[in-house]
Amino acid sequence: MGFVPQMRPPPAFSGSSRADAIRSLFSAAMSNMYRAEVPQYGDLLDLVAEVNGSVLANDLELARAMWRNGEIDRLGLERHGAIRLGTADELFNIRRVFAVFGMQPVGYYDLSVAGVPVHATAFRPVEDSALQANPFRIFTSLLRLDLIEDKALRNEALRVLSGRQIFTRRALELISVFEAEGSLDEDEAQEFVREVLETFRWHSGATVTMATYSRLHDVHRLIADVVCFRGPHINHLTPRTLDIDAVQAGMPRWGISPKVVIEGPPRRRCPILLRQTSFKALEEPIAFRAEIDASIEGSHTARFGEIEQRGAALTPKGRELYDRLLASVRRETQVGARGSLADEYSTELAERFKDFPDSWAELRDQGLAYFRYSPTPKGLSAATREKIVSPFDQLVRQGHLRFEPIIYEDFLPVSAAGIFQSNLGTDEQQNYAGRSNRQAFEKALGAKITNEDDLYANAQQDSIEYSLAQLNEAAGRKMRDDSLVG
Ligand code: OOG
Ligand code: NI
Repeated sequence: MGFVPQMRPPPAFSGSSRADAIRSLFSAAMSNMYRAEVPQYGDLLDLVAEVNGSVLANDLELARAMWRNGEIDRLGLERHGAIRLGTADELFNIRRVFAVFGMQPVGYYDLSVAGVPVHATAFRPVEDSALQANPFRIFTSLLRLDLIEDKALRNEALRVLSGRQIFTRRALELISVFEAEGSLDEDEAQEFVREVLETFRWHSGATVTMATYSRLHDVHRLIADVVCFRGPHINHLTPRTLDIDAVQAGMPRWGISPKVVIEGPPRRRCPILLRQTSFKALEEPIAFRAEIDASIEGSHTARFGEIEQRGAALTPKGRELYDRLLASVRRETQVGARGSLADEYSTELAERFKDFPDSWAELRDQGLAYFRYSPTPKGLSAATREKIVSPFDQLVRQGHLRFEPIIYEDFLPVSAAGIFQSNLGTDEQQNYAGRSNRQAFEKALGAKITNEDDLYANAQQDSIEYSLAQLNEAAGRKMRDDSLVG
């Protein structure tokens, strides 16, 4: 079963909504570009497709549930990527770019909690139908120069950044067309995707001298990565796998070297939130600026590959339990730079998470996860026999309603920081006091960020209302039929 086809042809420019179609064009173009630029990413896609195929072949119940939820179709398409921006203006304009693709800022992530000087949001579709059509997300970080203490260096970074324009002129023109008219036609959409790819492309020439690069690099590798190049190169793309442990174990066989620990919760019967791992960033040749028209050869590591396994979205109560258990493990067992204590960490994680219920029924009863409800055939036929009077929970217990976990579509700050650290060259886990500044981020963005939790709570509520309406409609049909007969 090949769930991730080779070099996908561009999707048809039709479908439920134009933004969905343009987003699919964009995600396919990004994937093709990255596969050409980083061949190891192509290998990873093949490995993931192999593992996903065998999981589905061996677990028909999962295959059926994913089919019901419309998840099968999106599995092979699904991926996220990440970019890192340098200035408020860049963030402002990237929001306008992603709006054309139907992607909105959801969630605020403060990565200073883990010693990474950025804060971030994820641009992603929010409507259920749009997520189903193509859930492409871009984790977008903004460098926090305010966290660089050396003032001279901070000013130099600012000066370098203010001299770059990361969008092509034509891309900016097409954004204005979109904003004035509310959409792009097919030719404009194709052109827009081509123009926007220029922003995310890799440049092997730095905009600074090796000396400037080194000084920024010494403060934090990430600062050098953001400041010294012409644009925010896409630094990874991440397919979704149904068995992350199998992919992690399979990577060495494919000549890929994985990060030492999988971020997120341990392996469970009922997957929750998000588990992630990556392969190390590649060292790539860079030409640095030099005096008098020459350049000096050096290197830079930035680009890597990642995989993720998604599970149920948690309620605030569930999330609080998750954060507490994870923090307790990290306090006691910190993985070192070369991967020391990695096994102890994984054992301890599994041990502590025994306190997190691991059946869908318990997760639901205790209000730890979000679910999508739908009426069962049994419920619908019962509704035609007798009036629905049972309280909601009883309808569930009687088997009149079924429930399925709502998939977590977002990210986790501690995991994201672990991915950052790993691809910046160390697996060392670090914990810092956070210094979040959501207000500054939203000001730069020029918009409010949607709270991810509201989206899950609404999706659950909508499914409850829809299910009850369906049962009532079945009962109504019965009453009408009775009065016809009578
Ligand atoms: C982003 C790292 C975070 C994730 O999946 O949590 C991330 C980056 O390295 O720029 O992509
Ligand atoms: Ni990622």
